[in-house]
Amino acid sequence: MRTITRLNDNWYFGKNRETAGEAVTLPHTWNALDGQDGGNDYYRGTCWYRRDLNAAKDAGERVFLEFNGAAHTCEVFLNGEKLCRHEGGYSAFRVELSGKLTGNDLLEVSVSNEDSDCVYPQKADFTFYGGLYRDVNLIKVPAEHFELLKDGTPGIKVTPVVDLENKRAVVTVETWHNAASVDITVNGEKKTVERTAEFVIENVHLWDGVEDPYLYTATAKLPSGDEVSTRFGCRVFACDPEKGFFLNGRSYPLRGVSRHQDVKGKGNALSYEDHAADMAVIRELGANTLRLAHYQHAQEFYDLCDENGIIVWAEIPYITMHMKNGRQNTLDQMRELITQCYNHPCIAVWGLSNEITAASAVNDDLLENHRLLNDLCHRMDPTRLTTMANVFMLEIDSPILEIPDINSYNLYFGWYLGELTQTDEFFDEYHAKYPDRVIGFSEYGADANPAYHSSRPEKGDYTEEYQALYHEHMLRMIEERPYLWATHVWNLFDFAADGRDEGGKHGENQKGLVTFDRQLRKDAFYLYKAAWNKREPFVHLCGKRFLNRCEDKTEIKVYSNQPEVRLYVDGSLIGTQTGKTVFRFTIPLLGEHLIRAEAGGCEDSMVIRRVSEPDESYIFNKAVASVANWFDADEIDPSCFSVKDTLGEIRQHPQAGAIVDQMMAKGAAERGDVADAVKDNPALQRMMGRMTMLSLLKQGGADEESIKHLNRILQGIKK
Ligand code: GCB
Repeated sequence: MRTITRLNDNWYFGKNRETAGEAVTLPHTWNALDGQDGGNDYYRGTCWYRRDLNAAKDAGERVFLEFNGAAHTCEVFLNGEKLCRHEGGYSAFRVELSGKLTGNDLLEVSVSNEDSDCVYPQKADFTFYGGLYRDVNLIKVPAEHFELLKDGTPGIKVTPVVDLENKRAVVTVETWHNAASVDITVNGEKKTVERTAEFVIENVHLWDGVEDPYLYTATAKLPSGDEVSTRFGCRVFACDPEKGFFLNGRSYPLRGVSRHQDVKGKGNALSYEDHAADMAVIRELGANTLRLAHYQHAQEFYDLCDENGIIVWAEIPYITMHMKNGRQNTLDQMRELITQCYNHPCIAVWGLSNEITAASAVNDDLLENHRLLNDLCHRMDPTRLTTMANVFMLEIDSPILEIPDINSYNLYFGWYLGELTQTDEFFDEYHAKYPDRVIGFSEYGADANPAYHSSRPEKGDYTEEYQALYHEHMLRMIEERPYLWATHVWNLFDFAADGRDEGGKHGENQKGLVTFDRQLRKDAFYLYKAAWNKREPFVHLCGKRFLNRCEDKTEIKVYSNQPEVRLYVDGSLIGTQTGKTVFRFTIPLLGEHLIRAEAGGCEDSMVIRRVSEPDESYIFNKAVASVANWFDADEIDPSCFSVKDTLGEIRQHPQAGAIVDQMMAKGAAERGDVADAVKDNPALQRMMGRMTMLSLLKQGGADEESIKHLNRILQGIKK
């Protein structure tokens, strides 16, 4: 018999070993508040957890402790003796206590999230919460038992190989244990073997994505009574450079979102209910894939993905900056990820790294690290593909792109840099140059604070309306490019990045389609719901929070998965439109109006009103907004240069080019490293060439006066 006892209560916590005196219950993080309030000043250090352990042990029994998540480096002590050290905050590990227990023992655990030059992550856009933030279990097994120590293994590994034509699966079940034999049961058939058994399932019931995620169970039992079991699914994944992703032999474009494992006020110390609530949002959205960024998530969450048919990109936190002392840690984290997650049918690909060239050169050490990771994945799991998420400024002919089986880019054109359409151009160029390579879109997004609104939304304004426009463009761009094997919105939820302080919030990345507290779905959420959710008819009126509008006519935008939308203003039908996903109406704005949209038997309503002055509370960056207004109102002589021309156009003229280059060199000298990286990066230079001077200046934080000044000079130069 195996007994598993949860050890989540009766812990004492503190910043010092001696003073660990605050009573806490796991899951616990010490950064739930300071990791989410901005300033990049959350506590990163070593903390201690202490607890009495009164574990009685029967003769011959073996006892283990299981830590499902200790972020990021952890040491375990029993009665003062150090038993183990684990490096990596997202994978499970176990330690054996047998032979050391007296029945009245002191367990002390030190956990550290302080800086390190060898444990990933160290540089990334999310909070590195510290703590024992997942369950701790005490596991007792008989002397003969399944392996527990090696890389946190479940002790059982199931590999289904599916023959779609003959509707048959050959299922290999491997086990690790110290007994002479094991009984393995799959689909009602039992085999007694030494370690490995093979089963054939005829008329196999496929694990078929969101439509029918059917799960089988494999059970293994030793004569001693120790037993492990795992669910598995029979499915075939494939990728084609022209046609994208295939599930079970049919085209199945992967369209979805990314998720971080944190919630406002709780940090990463999440309960099963928190995970299940997130999954319900994903199902409502209608996504069929998740990128579980940027590290190993909780087993419960992969379970939820298995049960809901969500296809997963799983990855390790090898991110942003390559560390020369970090190689071993990347290999350890990958080995643990694959060992612990192998049986989940939801996982389609292993992600080697994320934007690793953002702060590191593509040198031999970095390439070697990736080759080793890639080989490790293939050795441990020949059934799945490897991939990586590349930063936009990585040249498309970089040798690193040849390492993983399939590739992907994170592109933020239309948000951080450049224009929306540069995304389209990027993929068109890539696909034309490398028609035989599989390419995907692993991140894209725009921050939105649902307090901010505009009827003339623009990049950088943090309005809900710009985020929606941004995603309307991306949705079209994706629909026109079926070769993209997977696309993942960054991010489903706003999340903590304590180093951020922008867009009217402290410590949050606001690219979520849903707010950090999960309370509010932004308009862009409903855009994707309209495009992806085929099950539940619905209609959504955009701009509900944009109550006060200072204009004669206003646009009413409706998102729906129905083909026809009717719009009523103050009870009268003012228009019917047929179309797909996005429906736009323009109505005169006279006073306060009740707006109602109807589609497919569903309805949505809101109130808007005309006001005489713009509502200042809707504007985040007043300087940017006023510059934009000024340029719209002002006369610009189109025969002369202006800040509305692109950098590329201006540079073609010797005099105008010299002026902007001189100005940019001055700006670069003030900014050091970043500017150097830009100067030496041809991809970035090309991209900047396509941006208007105005948007470059705004992005660089220029004030209204200097923009006007440059514009006056440029207006004096004939094209
Ligand atoms: C990225 C990173 C992600 C960031 C995101 C952003 O490319 O991979 O971790 O959060 O950009 O919002 O800037």
